[in-house]
Amino acid sequence: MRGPPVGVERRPGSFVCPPSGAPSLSGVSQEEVLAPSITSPLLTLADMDADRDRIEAAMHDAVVTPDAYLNQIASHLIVAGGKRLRPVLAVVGAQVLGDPASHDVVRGGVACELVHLGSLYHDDVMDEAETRRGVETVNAKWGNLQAILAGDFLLSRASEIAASLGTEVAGLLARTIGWLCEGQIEELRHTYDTSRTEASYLASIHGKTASLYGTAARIGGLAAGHDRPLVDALTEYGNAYGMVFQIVDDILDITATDEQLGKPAGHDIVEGVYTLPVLRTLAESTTAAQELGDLLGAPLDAVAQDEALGILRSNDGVASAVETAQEYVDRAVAACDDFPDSAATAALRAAPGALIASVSVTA
Ligand code: GRG
Repeated sequence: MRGPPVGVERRPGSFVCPPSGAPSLSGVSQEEVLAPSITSPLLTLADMDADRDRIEAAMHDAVVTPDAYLNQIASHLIVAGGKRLRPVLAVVGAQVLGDPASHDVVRGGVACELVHLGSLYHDDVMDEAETRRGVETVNAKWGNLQAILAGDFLLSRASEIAASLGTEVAGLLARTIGWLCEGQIEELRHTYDTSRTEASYLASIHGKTASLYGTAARIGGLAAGHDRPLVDALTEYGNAYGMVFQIVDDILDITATDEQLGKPAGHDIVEGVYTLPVLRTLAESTTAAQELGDLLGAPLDAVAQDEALGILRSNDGVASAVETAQEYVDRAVAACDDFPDSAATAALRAAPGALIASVSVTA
């Protein structure tokens, strides 16, 4: 049976706006490399422009070293842009009672962003990636060894900030780095595995992506001095938001065009990473599922890649994965049930649905 046609309006990556007046360490302004649209409700809060400027300044401060060479490598991807959604989530989580986010909240969010950045440095080495955020990767520009060490340096700076916020935050950040590694290992051990289970997929994306969103929201709540039930609810929210984020990202890798993605569509199947829409399509008792299974399981040439994408785009796996993403949206929204009414709470309630709206599925 043919599934509904799937159209894409925008990917999570389009939740981007250039931080106003953000300093450039390499002569490339943020405005030149970032798309101008702002669509996440988290980014449209009244004070968010000012908060994002504070995040930006703290990010730059965090990686400064007396060594100009290391300074350049460590700040390479910061200068290149990025949405900064993890520190934004820490800030908004801190604001649910209506108070502004303190400097410690911003620094806690920045610690999470530095872990994210460090993981991207390492991920780009593993993928032999050549571009990220519209610029050359660190590994492409300086080499793998430099990329690994600079990634480690970013983790060390993240750890220093976390330690300055107390042992609970330090322990949580350390544990989260472990979760990222576990998630990535789980993905690696199932590359080109057409029998990969959904449990493996969900565990992997929880570790590699959702856990850092959960930690960012939790650190925002801890640094703001919220009570435990609120801190726990923010953690639950961040984890669910992160699951939506990654499932949507995985769907868009299949449904979006090369232009919308800024990279070739179908990258995951080429790399042997079989995500939820792929697993759902493979699980169908259809000829198409059989054909997809015959194509996957090994590296694909361009013709096979197009054929596999055609099957994935015209069957029910994508719509089924969207339904699962919607379940995590519902979980995230439910986590906000006991939050007091505030602009921050309203933005948190709306944000996961905005992610899922980036994939439009029409009958
Ligand atoms: C060294 C901490 C550490 C981990 C090693 C390599 C690895 C294990 C983990 C990588 C996990 C990974 C790449 C997860 C995907 C994360 C993700 C959703 C990236 C895209 O995030 P966006 O869209 O990117 O927020 P920007 O560029 O906007 O920051």
